[in-house]
Amino acid sequence: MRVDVLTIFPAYLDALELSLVGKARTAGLLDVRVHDLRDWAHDRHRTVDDTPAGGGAGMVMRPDVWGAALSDVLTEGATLVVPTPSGPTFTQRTAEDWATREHLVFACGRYEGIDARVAEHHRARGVRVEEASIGDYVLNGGEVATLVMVEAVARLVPGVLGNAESVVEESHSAEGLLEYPVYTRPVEWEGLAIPDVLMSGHHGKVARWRRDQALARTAERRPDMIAALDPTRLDKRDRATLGDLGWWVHPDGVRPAGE
Ligand code: JCZ
Repeated sequence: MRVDVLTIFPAYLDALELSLVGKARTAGLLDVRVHDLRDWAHDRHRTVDDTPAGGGAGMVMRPDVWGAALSDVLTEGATLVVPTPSGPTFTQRTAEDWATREHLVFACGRYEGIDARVAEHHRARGVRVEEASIGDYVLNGGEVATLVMVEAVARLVPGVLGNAESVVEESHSAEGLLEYPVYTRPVEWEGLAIPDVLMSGHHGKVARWRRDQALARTAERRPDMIAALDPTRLDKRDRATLGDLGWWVHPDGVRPAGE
């Protein structure tokens, strides 16, 4: 997979040389290229912004500079990703989708964002343009959102994750549940013990305990996810646990007891 990032702060993306993404680049699985948008400015001051049409606070990024940069970087069939708090939310589903694409180009805005004609123009030319938010909070620019999305996508590219940290182990998130809590040695730490069942060596009991923990955590922290569970994927013991947690499993969905 090829990933290009256009930004006025290339140093923000230095983290892509580290850890898993850095190793995937060294291994030739990922071709990541970070560019300084100012290389496409036309004036001595390398200006990339101007005042907003219609007035108002702040500055807007110029479409001509972005147009020049994107015409050099976009390839046939590439996806243009524009991080913005106004976009649809980037989720694990989005990451799975984008992990199958050959070429992603991230356009990192700053100030009040990028002139809206940049996305419009590329869409009109048949480019797949994806505006995306990583969550409901406001960042100073698209760089940190790009780091998040590149990491989430890159780890799903075949070969990027090693066996030690494989994607199939994330079965709980695939099932729509939060992960169960994890422990390692020492067996007692700060007066806190590892739950006995995990030291029992009884695989069946361990699996049931973890499933119950995942259900209890999800019910406590994300009741919206419990209400979205598929009843056909819940066994008799799941139903009992959910009952104890105050949820009834109906043929058509999971709802709070009594509703
Ligand atoms: C450009 N401000 C790009 C994205 N989820 C999220 N929060 N904030 C952003 C974001 C903020 C920005 C720009 C200027 C993305």
